[in-house]
Amino acid sequence: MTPFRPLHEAWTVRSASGDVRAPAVVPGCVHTDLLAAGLIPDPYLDDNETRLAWIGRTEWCYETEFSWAGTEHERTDLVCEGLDTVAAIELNGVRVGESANMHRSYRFDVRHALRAGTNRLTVTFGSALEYAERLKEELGDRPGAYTQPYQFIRKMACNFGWDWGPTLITAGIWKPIGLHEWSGARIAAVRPLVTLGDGTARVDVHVEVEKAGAVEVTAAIKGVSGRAVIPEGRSEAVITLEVPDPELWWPRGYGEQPLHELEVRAGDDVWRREIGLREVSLRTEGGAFTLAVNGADVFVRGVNWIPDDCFPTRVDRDRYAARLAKACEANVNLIRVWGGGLYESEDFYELCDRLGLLVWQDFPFACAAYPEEEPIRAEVEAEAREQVARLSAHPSLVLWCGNNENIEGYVDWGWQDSLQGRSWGGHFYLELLPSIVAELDPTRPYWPGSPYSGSMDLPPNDPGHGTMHIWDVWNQRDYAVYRDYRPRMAAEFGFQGPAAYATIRRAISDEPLLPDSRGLLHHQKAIDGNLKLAAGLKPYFPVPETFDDWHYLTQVNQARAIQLGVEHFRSLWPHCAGSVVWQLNDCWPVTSWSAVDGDGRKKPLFHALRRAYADRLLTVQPRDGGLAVVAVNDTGRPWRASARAVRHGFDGTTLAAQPFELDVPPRTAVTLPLAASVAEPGDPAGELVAVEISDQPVGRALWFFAPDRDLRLPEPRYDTAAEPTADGLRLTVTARTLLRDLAVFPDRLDPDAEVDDQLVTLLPGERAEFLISTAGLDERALVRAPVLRCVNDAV
Ligand code: BMA
Repeated sequence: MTPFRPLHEAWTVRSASGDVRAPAVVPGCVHTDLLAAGLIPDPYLDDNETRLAWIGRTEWCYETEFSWAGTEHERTDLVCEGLDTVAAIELNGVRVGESANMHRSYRFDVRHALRAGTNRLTVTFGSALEYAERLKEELGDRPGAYTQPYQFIRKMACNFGWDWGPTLITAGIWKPIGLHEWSGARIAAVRPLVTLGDGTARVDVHVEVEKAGAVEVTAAIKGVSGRAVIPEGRSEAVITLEVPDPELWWPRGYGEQPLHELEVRAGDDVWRREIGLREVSLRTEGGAFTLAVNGADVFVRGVNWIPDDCFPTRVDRDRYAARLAKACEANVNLIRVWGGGLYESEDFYELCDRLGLLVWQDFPFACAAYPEEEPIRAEVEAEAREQVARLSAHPSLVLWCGNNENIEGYVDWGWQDSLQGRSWGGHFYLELLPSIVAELDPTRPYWPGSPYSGSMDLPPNDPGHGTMHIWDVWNQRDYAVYRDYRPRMAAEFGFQGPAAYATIRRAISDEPLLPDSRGLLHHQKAIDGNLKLAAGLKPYFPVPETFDDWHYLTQVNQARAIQLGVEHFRSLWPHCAGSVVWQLNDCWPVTSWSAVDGDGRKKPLFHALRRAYADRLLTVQPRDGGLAVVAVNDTGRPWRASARAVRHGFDGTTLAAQPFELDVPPRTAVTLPLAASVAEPGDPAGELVAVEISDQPVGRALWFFAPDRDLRLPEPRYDTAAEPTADGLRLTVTARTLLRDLAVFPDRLDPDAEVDDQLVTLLPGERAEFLISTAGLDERALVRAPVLRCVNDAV
């Protein structure tokens, strides 16, 4: 590889007026620089956000000096892998380039501006907000779900504020920057496009080269190689490699994830990447939305992903790895990179390749009508071409999607009235982007948007066709309404819950801390968020009287809502081919729909999700006026077992029992009606149904006949025992009464303490073990509210 010299040292940042100055970290951004210099408070604490809006309205100048000794090479380029966003780049006072798109990289030939000795590099960032406001004036306003004009600039949309995120408009050199010296030829892009044949994998290696004369290009994988010569005047070659008896790459739960090194050479330049051999398709016949990998239909056990930080340079490989590991732990097999965020970094997709996590990638357009005029159009085309090529090497990437909710907004949210014929982005989603994907990477399916039904003649959010977002639950309706929907792909549905207590306490200094105390409300960005939390609780629980009850019950309710939705959607397989929960992660400490909060702590939802997404699931569902057990076997092996459905009294007595044999073929859901003796309660307020398999590690399914507030849950009684383990302790809880949704919150005693499970329901005499990651906790406090909780003590 020809030398790349990073220029990451000795940067400073200053405001245009010169009033504010700080040492700068590159890659980085202005907020983190000002924070490190002690010039601003932490934007994530209390309501500091509100005092920092000036940063987004300021022009920022990044500057460094470096020495350069001259070069033997023909070309010296300044490579900017990412500039956020409206930037002018000067080298020794010579303007060498400019940019207005965070989603692109740039390469400027700077030989003419370099000089031997000391060089001064300056990158000046205009206010992204003012740029967007100017374009809004010029191009005419467009409707959107939020007030800020983020659709007028190619920058991570949620940086302008979202219903889970603060408005912190960044600027900075957010990806590596440096000098690249080269001669002869440079590999500009490689697109290894994989298809499967009869006993072979075919890799069409598309190589784009920047060069002067003719150049020979070679490509090799697993001992198979090929060559081509790109003549003068041309810049691209395709080398086809046929790999015999390929070891295929599979999504997790379907097989292994073997990766093979592909090496491409052109002149002195080398490109190496590990790729996977696999084929993906999207089946849409009759309205379906079923992803298939290597011919196998996949039920998507998905989560939506948002940018993990408002300042994305803080998300390094380790942080991605920690988040994605949690997704795997929750039995997730697909991550949807949502359109209000980013094309994530190589680390993200590489980790997904290794973990077998499928990636559905939205193009970054969300919740607004976007102008199709210049300069936006050219930026969109350039960015899409670059990103489709860049990500083509990743086997995990299985779907390109045009946008988030923009087609729905255009058709269903009244946007057409205010648009008055102005462009809205339809050309991007329906023509430009699909043509770029078809040209550069025809091996990946493209879908114009989510939700979308496959044709502009159908309502975009039609349950029977394509992808669906279900938001009437949470916004207006009880979560049991999930069961009224029969989507082909539930691409978004979510329910809010507060962050972990330790996360709230780190970020919010309210005294007293109340659901609606000032700081906590500032960290609730959804319209009427707390009212909707209360409305969601109402059918199930009495109004919580204390903060601790509110915190516990809203977290329980979030978990129950999503568990109900997921189990219902899984029970509809293969009609419904997936559920993509809104949302896995958060970007700061906030009350939101996430399963993992902004400090990386698991909410109770996380544990419910892990159970609901288990390979093998037993669930009780209402069917035909009665109840049925649905056994979902999402493994490649048949599932045979002797199972039992029992109607219990809350005191543990068996009121009726129904033994049955399970025989569920691979990747199948089987429905078995429950006998009336089990399904019909004598005393709905004092009975439940449990369906279980005694000799297999499959979670049991429970069914209560009434909401908690109408149940006669007993005063909770239990025995506890704590014993030390190698790095923490094991807490055993033995129930003397029914205990519903038992949970331990060790983070209330030590912010570092984690527990391996939550929301466990025990019948009298049963026992649960909780592994707690930290030793030395106060054991008396550990076994009492608010640390040890069950629903019994809150209703
Ligand atoms: C959908 C998402 C996001 C939003 C979420 C919660 O609209 O696409 O825009 O954060 O709902 O309201």
